[in-house]
Amino acid sequence: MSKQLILALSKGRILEETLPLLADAGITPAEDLSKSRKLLFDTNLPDVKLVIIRATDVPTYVQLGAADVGIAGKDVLLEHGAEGLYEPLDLEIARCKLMTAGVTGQLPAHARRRVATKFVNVARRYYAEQGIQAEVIKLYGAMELAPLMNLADEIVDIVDTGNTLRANGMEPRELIAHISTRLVVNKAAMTMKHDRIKPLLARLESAVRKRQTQLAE
Ligand code: PRT
Ligand code: MG
Repeated sequence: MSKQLILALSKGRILEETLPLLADAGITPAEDLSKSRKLLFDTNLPDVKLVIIRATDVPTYVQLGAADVGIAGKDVLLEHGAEGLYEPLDLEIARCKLMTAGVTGQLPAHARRRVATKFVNVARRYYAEQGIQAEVIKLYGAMELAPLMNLADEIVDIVDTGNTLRANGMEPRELIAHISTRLVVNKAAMTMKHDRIKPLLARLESAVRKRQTQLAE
């Protein structure tokens, strides 16, 4: 294993909040990420590189050791499963909730509930735990549309303000999990590159604490 450290970052909304934390921990991209179409970036540190990929691909890169460290939403990690990964740090950014939701005022009537979601594993596990028979339908986006089009009775999706649900005549029902962004580490890398990863973890942890203090002021 090379002593180079590869960090896999989720593009999209998490990235904006991740970069200031990384900068605080002493890592900055060598060029402006938003002005580039590249996916693999050098940083100010010669032995640290960044890959910017889809959030849902981050656990795969880290689990298989293509990246040593990753940053991804807990929703993505719950859906992917934790095999081969340590999750040592909550970055406490991009907070939201994973919830069930349905058409406002309408109780799910079907004995076998039809549930549309991109979180199929989470949904199957949740409904099984509740003792509810569910037919889980995989969608890749616009889950809010499914009950309106009578494709499903309920959805499992991320809720923040609830505005997206309300705008589509829906309401949140049950909380499945509180979500925030987590740092994950490949299990083998945690041992083999411990001298490199441990200080990074410590610096990120204090960056998180500093941000929390600033938010509280
Ligand atoms: O776009 P792509 O399919 O690649 O992935 P993505 O849409 O999941 O990526 P992105 O960048 O939108 O979100 C990445 C991560 O941000 C998620 O995995 C969560 O951990 C976290 N996060 C935090 C959110 C939200 N808040 C959020 N509000 N992810 C999505 N939303 C969406 C939600 O899907 C729904 O459409 O915002 C809408 C709900 O927001 P409210 O405020 O209307 O309730
Ligand atoms: Mg998106």
